[in-house]
Amino acid sequence: MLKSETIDVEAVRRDFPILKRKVHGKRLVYLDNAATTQKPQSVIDALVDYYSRYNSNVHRSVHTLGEEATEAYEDSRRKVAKFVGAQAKETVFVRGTTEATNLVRFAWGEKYVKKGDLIVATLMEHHSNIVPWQLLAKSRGAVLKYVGLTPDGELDMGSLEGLLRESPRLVAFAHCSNVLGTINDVATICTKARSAGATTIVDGAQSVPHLPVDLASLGADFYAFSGHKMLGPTGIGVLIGKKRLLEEMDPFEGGGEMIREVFEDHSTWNDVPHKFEAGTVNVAGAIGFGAAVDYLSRLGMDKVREHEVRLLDYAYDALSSLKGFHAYGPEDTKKRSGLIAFNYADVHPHDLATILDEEGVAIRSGHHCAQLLMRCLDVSATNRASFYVYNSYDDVDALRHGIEKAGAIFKV
Ligand code: C6P
Repeated sequence: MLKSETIDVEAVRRDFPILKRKVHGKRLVYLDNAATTQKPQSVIDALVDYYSRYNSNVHRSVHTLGEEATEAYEDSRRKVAKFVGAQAKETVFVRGTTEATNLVRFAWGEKYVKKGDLIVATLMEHHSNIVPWQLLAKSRGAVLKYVGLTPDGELDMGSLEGLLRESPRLVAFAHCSNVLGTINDVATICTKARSAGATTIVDGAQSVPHLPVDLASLGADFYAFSGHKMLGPTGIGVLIGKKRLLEEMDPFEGGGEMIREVFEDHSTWNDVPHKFEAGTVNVAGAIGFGAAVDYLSRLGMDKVREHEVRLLDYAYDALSSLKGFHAYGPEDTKKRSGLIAFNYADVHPHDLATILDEEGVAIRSGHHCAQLLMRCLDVSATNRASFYVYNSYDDVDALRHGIEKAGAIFKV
């Protein structure tokens, strides 16, 4: 197996028990990491340890198990915040990126967006950074407009600037596209949006797992990401918000632990971030998320990024010579995250993904929850291979081999 010089892939692979399994008798080649990543043993152990040694609710009970669980939960919050250069007090645990955007929609949007206000999103967004704003625009009587794209799959800055001249209330955009891979210049966009008087929400679902991210230097008002896309468990993610904003916002959900005092006719709220964490939280998920962040920190995010750029370069070399292969997004691998969305001649993406599955190769096919983008690309679906820390050049070779097999079947 060829090694990337940045990460010892063979050693990393030994940490992931699922990579030992076979699919249709073939070695599992998992290239669907943008959908969700596999879990290292240390994350699995953290979950088992919590449930088998100190399972308890948090922030409620003074007994030993309750104290230990609370300490582990809050320790994970500190780790996740530190991982992206944020403060623990600004870091709200949620179910994932989707819940984070919906939290902002309800707790910030319903309070601050007024009739006739402009909300700006972009045509490369995942549905979870579009649909909440459609719902908000409908409920508040606001208007939603989209930043267009360049032919190379980057944000059209002229289109953004035109919309900023209309003084939007909110600008919502992804740090990295889950289809094009495009890495957007968050710091510049946030500076421009702030000068136009807008609040910003950045979808970091596809950036934090793959790039070093320092929120202190990016200037976003809200930033969201999901644990399961970065080696952590499902059902846990974070919304990081400027403390002043989080304090001014209304609560998202009402229930236990988000209150300070409850009276018959009203209640007062707990401090942030607890004001946004109503009811029994996902304790195990948060603890597993902390273990995932530990794992990535040990590898080093600079190395993770370098590893993915090498895989991307290798994949472009290996795949672009295939007759009928067409990739989407910026050509410069420095401008994109570790995934390639592509079409292959007239082979339908679901057919290609099925043939690849027979070879043990898992990719995603479909619209990738980005139907506005699919319309821009003038396709109904694409294939997408997305890389992570345990992928090797051998995995790319297996992908190429599977595509060639499909080519032979469909006579490409
Ligand atoms: N994209 C994909 O295969 P959740 O489901 O809440 O953890 O993440 C939603 C989400 C938000 N933004 C971006 C850019 C994303 O890529 C995703 C999830 C997966 O592309 C599943 S649709």
